[in-house]
Amino acid sequence: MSTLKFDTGAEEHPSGLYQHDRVAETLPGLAAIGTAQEERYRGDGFLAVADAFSPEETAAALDGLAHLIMGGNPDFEGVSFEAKARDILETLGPEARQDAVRKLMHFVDFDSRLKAVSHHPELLRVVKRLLGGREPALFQDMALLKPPRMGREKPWHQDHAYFNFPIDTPVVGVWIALDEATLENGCMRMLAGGHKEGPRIHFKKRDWQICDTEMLGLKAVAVPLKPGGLVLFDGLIPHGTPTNRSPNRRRALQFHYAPTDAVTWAVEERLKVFGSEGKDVEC
Ligand SMILES: O=C(O)CCC(=O)C(=O)O
Repeated sequence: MSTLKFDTGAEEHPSGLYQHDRVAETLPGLAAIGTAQEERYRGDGFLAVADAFSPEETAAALDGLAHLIMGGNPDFEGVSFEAKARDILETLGPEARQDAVRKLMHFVDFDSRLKAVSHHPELLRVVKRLLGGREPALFQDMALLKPPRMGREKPWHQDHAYFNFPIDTPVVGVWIALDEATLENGCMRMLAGGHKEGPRIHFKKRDWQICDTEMLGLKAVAVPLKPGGLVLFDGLIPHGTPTNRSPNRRRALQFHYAPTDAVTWAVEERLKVFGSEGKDVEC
């Protein structure tokens, strides 16, 4: 048990932090993405798509995740559990253990079913288009499981604040619903157009995040999705998800792509842009 990894926080978020005044419309499949939809992505900072993956592809991805969680590939060590599960984990059987997992990371090379999703030709076609025609390289793969009744919040943040790429490097995130993602179980909330305001300062609070006071009172767009639906989003769009207080699972995959020829930054350069040090700001 000594090698098990746990998430660090279990603190609750302020109520009212994830208000929305609109629910995102979904496009009917990835094939629907052309010039007009790309323009919408540039304006809003995200695009929601229904039926991007078939029920068979979605079921295969879920099988792949279950296989890795249950230790099916002994070389894979990328599972982290919810902090709230620390005291009960040893009492849980293999199936119940799935509902204590917060995330898996760096798994695509450990399961071909999951790799098939990240390298799906139609998805890569669209990602390339959103990267301005540059060839996409997958540089991060995660599965975010938000288990029933304990799945922790992901506070408001910009993904670019986590990545060591110069600020003008295009980054496309793809978040894929494997269960139905609803308002109650923690579907994505996006601050539409917020990517155009550039980088925001991040603080180490409940996570590496935008200060709650900056987001409280703002109205987001909620992005509920059926299984197999996805949302494509700009690396600079502020987004987050509330706690899952529902009895339902909310399992999702998240992939990030940058151009294959992107150069990287040192961590210090990233922190100069996204960190608070030396900026006379507090949270
Ligand atoms: O799946 C979630 O709850 C949020 C994931 C997310 O925004 C992230 O990890 O960047």
